[in-house]
Amino acid sequence: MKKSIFALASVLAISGPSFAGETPSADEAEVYFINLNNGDAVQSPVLIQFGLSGMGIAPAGIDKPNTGHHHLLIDRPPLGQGEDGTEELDYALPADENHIHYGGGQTEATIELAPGAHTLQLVLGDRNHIPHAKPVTSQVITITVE
Ligand SMILES: [Cu+2]
Repeated sequence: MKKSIFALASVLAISGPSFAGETPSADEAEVYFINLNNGDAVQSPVLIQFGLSGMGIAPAGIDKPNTGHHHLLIDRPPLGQGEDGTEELDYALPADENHIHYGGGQTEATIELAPGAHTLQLVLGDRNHIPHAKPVTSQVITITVE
C-alpha cells in the first residue's frame, strides 16, 4: 500500500498544477456496482466489480478522451461539498484507507472489511485523479460484513 501512495505522489508531482474538474465526461456515462446491491450481507474479503457504461477505462496518467479510472470510497460521506466548504469534486481524490485508487485500470478488487456495516461509492477520476465535469459517481450503497 505504501508503494502505491508513493506512485500516486509521483504522478501528481509530474503532472503539476491540475485544472480542477475540467475533463469532460460523456453525458450518459454511469458507474455502478455490478455484483453488490444496497443492503447486501457479505463475507470478507469482498469481491467488488466496478461497472462503467458510456465511457472507457484508462490507467492514471494516460490522456485519452472519454476515459478515467475507478476510485472506491469506503465509509465516508458521498463526494460533494466538504464541511469546510471545499468542493471536493474539483480536486484530486486523496489516497488513503477511505479512498482507494485503481490507477492501473482495474475493473474489480477484493478488499478486506471488518465485520459490520460499510458504505461504498464508486467515483470515476481523470488521469490526474480529479472527478470529471460532470462527475461520474455511483450511488452510495451500504453492505454488512457478517
Ligand atoms: Cu486515482
